[in-house]
Amino acid sequence: MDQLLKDIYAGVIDGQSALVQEKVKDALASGLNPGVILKEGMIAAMREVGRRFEEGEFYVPEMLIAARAMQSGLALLKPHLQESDVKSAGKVVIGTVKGDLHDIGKNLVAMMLEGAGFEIYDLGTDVTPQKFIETARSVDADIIAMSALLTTTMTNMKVTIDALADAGLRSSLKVMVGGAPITDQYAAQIGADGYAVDASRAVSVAKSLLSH
Ligand code: B1M
Repeated sequence: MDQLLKDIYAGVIDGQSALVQEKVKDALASGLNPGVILKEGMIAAMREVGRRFEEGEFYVPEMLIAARAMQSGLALLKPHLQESDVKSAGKVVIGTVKGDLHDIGKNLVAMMLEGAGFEIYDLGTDVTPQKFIETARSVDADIIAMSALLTTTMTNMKVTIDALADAGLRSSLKVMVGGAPITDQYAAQIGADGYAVDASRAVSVAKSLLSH
């Protein structure tokens, strides 16, 4: 692996935001592909942070500072990950479901969708079904995009889909879901229209949902 990628990987794991920013700048200046920096440097590091947490080597504070370091590097990558000169492809209301505070993956999906020309209404984390409904109504959303990282909160995707149906909105918009514990089968089982395993595939799924 390239030394700069190794430094970014280690910097995220150690939660060193300033170092991550410096190395991301160097990596971009040296011509490294932004997608490679993201996947091999930063996302791989968060996977390792998760492993250490599972093994009892890391606790919540370490996860949190690693997440901050990742977000600081992500801010620099953002303009390089997005396509430019694209027209509005549709309105997406996005959020992490109720009870869930993980937002890095959701932010990445929002960023890629925005770059692909979607209008993004980001509701943040811990989003109630009611908040999704109110925003979908007020902006006349085309897509509701929900993220969940916990097996205990993924069930709130179905709660939200059912609430959208009760509110009479289900047939006028599409619902897409994603996040580490989510699978294609789970998405189908809860009645979502689409599922994407990662942020770049979220763009093609969103486009295909609105193309027919
Ligand atoms: Co937490 N956490 N966490 N955490 N955390 C996980 C998810 C965990 C797997 C760690 C582990 O045990 N290995 C575990 C969940 C276990 C489970 O449910 N099966 C866990 C736990 C247990 C917890 C707490 C309960 C810990 C505690 O308090 N005891 C707690 C819960 C808090 C809450 O939400 N209520 C908690 C807290 C936290 C922090 C706040 C400290 C921090 C989050 C900070 C933040 O997000 N701002 C944190 C972190 C950083 C993680 C790990 C280490 C990294 C998550 C991450 O950002 N990954 C995570 C371990 C892991 O995932 N390996 C873990 C990088 C990100 C780019 O990937 O989010 O998967 P991801 O997004 C991907 C895809 O999933 C997809 O695209 C992205 C990539 O392109 N995707 C979508 C995501 N959303 C999508 C939506 C789409 C389409 C694709 O369409 C709409």
